[in-house]
Amino acid sequence: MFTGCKQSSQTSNNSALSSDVASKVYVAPGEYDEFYAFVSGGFSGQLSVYGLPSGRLLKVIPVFSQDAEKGYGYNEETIPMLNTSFGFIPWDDAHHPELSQTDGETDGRWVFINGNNTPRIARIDLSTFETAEIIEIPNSGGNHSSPFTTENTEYVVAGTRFAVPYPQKDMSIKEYKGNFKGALTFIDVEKESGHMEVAFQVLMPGFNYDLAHSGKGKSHGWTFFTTYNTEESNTLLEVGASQNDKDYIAAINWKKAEEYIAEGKFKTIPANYAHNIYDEKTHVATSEMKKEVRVLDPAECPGLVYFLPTPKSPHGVDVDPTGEYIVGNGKLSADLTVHSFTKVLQAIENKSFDGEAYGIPILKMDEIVAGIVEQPGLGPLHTEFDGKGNAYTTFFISSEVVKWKVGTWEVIDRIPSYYSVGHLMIPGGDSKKPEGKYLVALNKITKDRYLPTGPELNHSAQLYDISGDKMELLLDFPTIGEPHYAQGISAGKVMSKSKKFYPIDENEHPHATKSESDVKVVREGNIVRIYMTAIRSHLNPDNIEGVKVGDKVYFHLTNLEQDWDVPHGFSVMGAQNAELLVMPGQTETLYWEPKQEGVYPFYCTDFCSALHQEMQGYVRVSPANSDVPVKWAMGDD
Ligand code: K7E
Ligand code: CUA
Repeated sequence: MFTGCKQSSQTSNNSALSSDVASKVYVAPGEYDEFYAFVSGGFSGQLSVYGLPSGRLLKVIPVFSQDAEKGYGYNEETIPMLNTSFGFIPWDDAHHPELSQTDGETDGRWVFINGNNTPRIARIDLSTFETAEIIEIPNSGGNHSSPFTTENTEYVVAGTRFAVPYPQKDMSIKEYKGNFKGALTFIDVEKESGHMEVAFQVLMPGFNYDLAHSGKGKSHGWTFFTTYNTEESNTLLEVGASQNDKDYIAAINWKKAEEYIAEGKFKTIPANYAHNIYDEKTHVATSEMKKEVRVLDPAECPGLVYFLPTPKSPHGVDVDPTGEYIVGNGKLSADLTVHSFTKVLQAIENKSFDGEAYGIPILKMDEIVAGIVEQPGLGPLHTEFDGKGNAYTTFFISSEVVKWKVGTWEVIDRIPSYYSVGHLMIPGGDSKKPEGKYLVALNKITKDRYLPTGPELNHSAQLYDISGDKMELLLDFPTIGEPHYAQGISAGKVMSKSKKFYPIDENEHPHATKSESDVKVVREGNIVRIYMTAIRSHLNPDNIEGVKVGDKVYFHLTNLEQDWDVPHGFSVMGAQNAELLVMPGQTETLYWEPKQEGVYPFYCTDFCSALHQEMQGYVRVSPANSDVPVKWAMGDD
């Protein structure tokens, strides 16, 4: 305990850095970083992409929140991505990026991330670095233990943090205990396309399901979820959910679940959830509402779920690269408890149960524990692995990262973080093949680390070199939003697949204009569709007449460029949404309702060429009752 306190009282920000640290993070101008890091944006709802070791910000990918910079959630094509059973939702709280895996290794195809508030999972395509799909999770409240993948991305998972009535209904909150439920959802990921479908839900007791990780190697076929509030308290949880000595890690045998599903042992219950897909050919997202879900009841499905008693309100659950060790990071516990998967199987075999909860067998704790890391620090949250037999755990309260040996459970190194570290990330650190060169600590509090910026200070990431015996702090950089979790991957696994532009002849957008000779303005009642093209350095047409006050105007802009890194932007004066930022070969649509007569300029918003400033035009807006005919032109045509 005292070791931890000493660390926490360390408030100096002058950590001694060795003189060659700068060279370790210096990536010369024009050179590439060694790793991509995908860092959650937390309450920004987005995903940011950094290069490591430089800490350079490469891109912010809009996922769950509208993004005016890219027009995401504002242009007509991407608005359906943010559709849910509650209608259009322009924000969420994103926690855990998770890279797709093949054979337990990151494969660089997709990165998934959860939306916590309005339960959703998004899939980002790593050839385009765009959000390709979002699926809502039915009958859940707070999709936190998500979207941790299985070894071959058979599934990504979603566990409800908040128990809720299942299915949702009006009832007294005081009747929580025994009546609220926790759904653990397995989302099938189609092998080639990556398309997600809710495969089934496991209907669990009304605990809080905090985090998850799937088994690998010998534990492949299982997924582990931490629980807290096994007390089933519905008020003042800081007291009510901290009563029990132990909560559980719920071990779900999803291969068994597949058998039960195949045998028809599920119930189909009504649900209502959105499934949104962005089509790369049409450049348009569509949203479909799904109406039912298959559910398995553990009490009726022997062998599907076991509880592993784990002290005390465990937060992260992390599985080592071999799949043998399951680390429970008990937030309120003085020690770290590590379970053995082999012992778990033995205990199941021998029926070494310590009773049951809601029909789910509780394994005897002393029969499944592999080892205890004794008093490593205060407030353990998350653990990752370096692939060399070491584990690294973050301690929120004592603000440090502690390195310990898997198997002997001895602490071998510790280093402060500045301050209050949450997750940590080692590239591949939750896979079978960690690339254990760097570790990134994701910190909540940064006071005194950067120039003050008023009451709000950015969160931060800290980069450590873990290639030697001692961890070494290299770099400290601010992040966007709150970086809960992050994932990293060798640049080579991603960059070779990166798309440079969309082939224009494959553009199937219903309102695409594939050649300048096809530009036009079409009136359909009070709807006006402007089929416009952009190429350096003009928008075509650039003189438009015949639009009237009260019309519904759609600018369908196609970028005719067929070269890397030549987007064109577009906006029109008085537009109430955001710009378009159209990639080469893509079509995007800006909706505009002109409110007042006049002549309004529009222009390209992205400095695309020497004559970018000339990339402009006018649209004339006449009174609602005028008879100015629809006309369009560019140059003398
Ligand atoms: Cu620990 Cu949401 Cu994964 Cu934040 S969670 S730290
Ligand atoms: Cu196109 Cu600026």
